[in-house]
Amino acid sequence: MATPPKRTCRVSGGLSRREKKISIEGNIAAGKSTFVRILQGASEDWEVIPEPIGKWCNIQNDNEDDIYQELSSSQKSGGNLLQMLYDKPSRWSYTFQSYACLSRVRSQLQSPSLKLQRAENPVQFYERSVYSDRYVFASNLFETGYLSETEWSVYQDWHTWLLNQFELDIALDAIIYLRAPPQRCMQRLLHRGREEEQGIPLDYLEQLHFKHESWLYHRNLRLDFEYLNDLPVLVLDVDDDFKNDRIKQEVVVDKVKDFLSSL
Ligand code: UDP
Ligand code: DCM
Ligand code: MG
Repeated sequence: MATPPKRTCRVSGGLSRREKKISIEGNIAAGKSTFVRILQGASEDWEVIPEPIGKWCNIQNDNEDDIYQELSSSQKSGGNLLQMLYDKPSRWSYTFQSYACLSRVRSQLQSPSLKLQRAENPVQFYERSVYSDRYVFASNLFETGYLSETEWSVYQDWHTWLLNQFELDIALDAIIYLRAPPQRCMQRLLHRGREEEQGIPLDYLEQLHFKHESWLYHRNLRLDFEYLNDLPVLVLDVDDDFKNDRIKQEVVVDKVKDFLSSL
């Protein structure tokens, strides 16, 4: 078992950075990307770091400014890691989880934009975190037999080490949990139609839901990073459609503002 890291200071205390970092967590297709797009447009002081999913698939992006436009190592070799993961999880889970976490750390290490540096109350919203990588996805793949004992132990070892190196830069101030029943996520997943995900069974979304619930709703998951146990969590029910409902979006943005001012 990995050794818990020692946390010497709360970065949110202003010792080493001004901006708050909030992770948006939730099951596959719960609505995280939709939600962060709404947040991005709601305040000049808010910036979003999306999940680097483009690095894991064969996604072509037309936007020249896009930070993920450069081809990833898996793409250069003609691979689509997400497809490989779902086609043969026993072979590709370890590779996928290593690369998912590495590319996430790299994208989250980018400095806040100039606009954010000048903002009065700057906030960076991350779409997921290195903690869901480990405590939801990798942990579930281990428990269901797709990561071997050795792979899981190697993963935990480098994950703890990596986070200790970069903790001051990527540690969270809070989490927003987008909570939706697995059936609703399945409906949205099918509606989104990402090709690699079309064979995902409801059972898999139920396993991931259970992990999220235990971590962020019941808060009884054992975590090796102690500060996470006291981290404020805002739970938002996203079972009902919010994408096409302006009033709901305003209500939810107000809830986020109240939450941020309580931190
Ligand atoms: N979606 C929807 N209504 C909502 C939220 C999301 O129809 O209130 C759709 C969204 O357009 C997309 C799918 O559900 O087709 C999954 O959403 P998203 O990609 O935001 O989910 P994520 O996987 O990022 O959590
Ligand atoms: N994913 C995964 N392991 C992670 C992070 C993500 O298997 N550590 C997968 C789940 C989804 C996709 O990547 O198929 C992320 O997309 P979404 O935004 O829909 O959750
Ligand atoms: Mg998304």
